[in-house]
Amino acid sequence: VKHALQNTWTLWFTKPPSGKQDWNELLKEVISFDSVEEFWGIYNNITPASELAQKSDYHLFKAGVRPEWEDPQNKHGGRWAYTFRTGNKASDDVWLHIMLAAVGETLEEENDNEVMGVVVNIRKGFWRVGLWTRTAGQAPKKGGDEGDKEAGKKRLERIGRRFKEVLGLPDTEAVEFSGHADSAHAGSSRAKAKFTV
Ligand code: M7G
Repeated sequence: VKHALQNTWTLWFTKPPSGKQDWNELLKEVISFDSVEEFWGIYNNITPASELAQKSDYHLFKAGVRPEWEDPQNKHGGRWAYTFRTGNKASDDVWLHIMLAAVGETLEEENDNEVMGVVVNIRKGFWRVGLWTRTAGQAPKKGGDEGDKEAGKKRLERIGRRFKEVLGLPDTEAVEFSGHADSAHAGSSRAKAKFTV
C-alpha cells in the first residue's frame, strides 16, 4: 500500500565545485516521488546531510520548480532562513523534520499556496536551512490593493513562525526572510533580511 502525498516532490543536489564551475553545472536533479513510502526509501538510501562535503546543498522542491531564484515560479518569491552553527547528527533530524513538514503539507494552511521547497546548505562551520515561498510581501502592482501587501506579509510571517516551530527554535532565536530578487541582485543569498519572526 502506498500513501499518496498531496504533491509530487523532486530532490535536487548541488555538488561542491571542483575548480571554476558555475551554479548551473553543479545543480543536479536526483529523483521525484509522490508517496510516503518512496520518501523513506530515498531518505534511507542517500548520504545524510551531516556526511556531505562543504558547499553541498540538498533541495526538496515541488515537481516542476527548479530550486533557483530565476525559476518563473520563484522569481517573485523569497525565503525564510536559519543558520545553525554546526551540522551534526542532531541537525540531520532537523533537516528530516523540515522535509517531512514540507511533503506532509504542514508548513502552511490549505489555501496559502506559498511553499515551493526547502533547502539545506552545508557550509564551512555552519548549516543553513531555508524555506522558499512563492511571494515576498511585495508592494502591490500599480492599481493594486495596499491591503493585499499586509495580508501577504501576515501569511509569510505565519509560515515563518511555523518554520521556526518545526526547527525547534526558542523564542529568543529569529528566522529571517529575504526576497529572491534582492539575493539575485546582491549575487548572494546573504541579502539583507526584509523581516524576521
Ligand atoms: P548560496 O549557496 O545560496 O549561499 O549561494 P552561500 O553564499 O552561503 O554559499 C552561493 C552562490 O551560489 C551565490 O552567490 C550564487 O552565485 C549561487 N546561487 C545560489 N542560488 C540559490 C542561486 C540561484 O538560485 N540562481 C543562481 N543563478 N545562482 C545561485
